[in-house]
Amino acid sequence: MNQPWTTKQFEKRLRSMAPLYHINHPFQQDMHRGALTREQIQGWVYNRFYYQVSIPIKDSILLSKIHDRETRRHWIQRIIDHDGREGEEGGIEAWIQLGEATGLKREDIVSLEHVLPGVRFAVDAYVNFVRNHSWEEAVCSSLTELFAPTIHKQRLAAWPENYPWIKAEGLAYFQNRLGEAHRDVEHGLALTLENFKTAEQQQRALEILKFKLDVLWSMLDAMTMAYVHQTPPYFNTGLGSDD
Ligand code: AHQ
Repeated sequence: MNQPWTTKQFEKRLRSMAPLYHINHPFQQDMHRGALTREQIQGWVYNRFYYQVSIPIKDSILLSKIHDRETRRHWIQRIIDHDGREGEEGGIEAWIQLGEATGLKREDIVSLEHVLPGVRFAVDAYVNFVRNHSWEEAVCSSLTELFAPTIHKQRLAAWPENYPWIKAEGLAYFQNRLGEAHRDVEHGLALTLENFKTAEQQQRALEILKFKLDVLWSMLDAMTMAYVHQTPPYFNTGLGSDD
């Protein structure tokens, strides 16, 4: 029976997966260096909207599995961060404003008509993972946000210079996420370090984090095929979507 890692070692192993984060995906790297066209940025905003609206669904499913009131009181904040409430519009509305700042129409964004099959499959795989697993494993799957603050900081720093045509108020989403991601991940990491005790459980936690890293990476793969290589699904059949 192998020895479990200490809490410090376990956290280090989780954080050591940072290189697999989608900040290193070529699409994201092109975005960061200002190499994406208006259409490619718009395609990303259309598709990531499906991820954003799926987060509160995922968190509501997760919440329904948590029997500890204190933990629920913490977790419910994630739903409010996205759906908003009286007086604060929330992240989904902020994402629509990001889309409008890139020149998209609200109705087109919320229609989900432009969401690529590969993005839909990856996002649905994440929601279904949470639906079909324990709340502890579902919490662990949110830990890609260990690496999120850097990517939000990157966008806030680079977009105004690289994409001056995007109205500055559109970046509010990234600004808000910076603080929210820090708070979310502190709670999610504490729960994971506490709940994954044995060597086998700790190994399982790394597998779960890898699954979620795969979700994020695969979303950008689908967008790269469609918007960088101009080869969206069925592009060569004459029967593809109207995109
Ligand atoms: O905007 C993001 C967000 O609200 C969340 C929730 C969290 C989760 O529960 O899995 N993950 C996440 C992420 C958001 N933005 C992504 C980005 O690149 O803008 C990063 C993503 C994540 O790291 O999982």
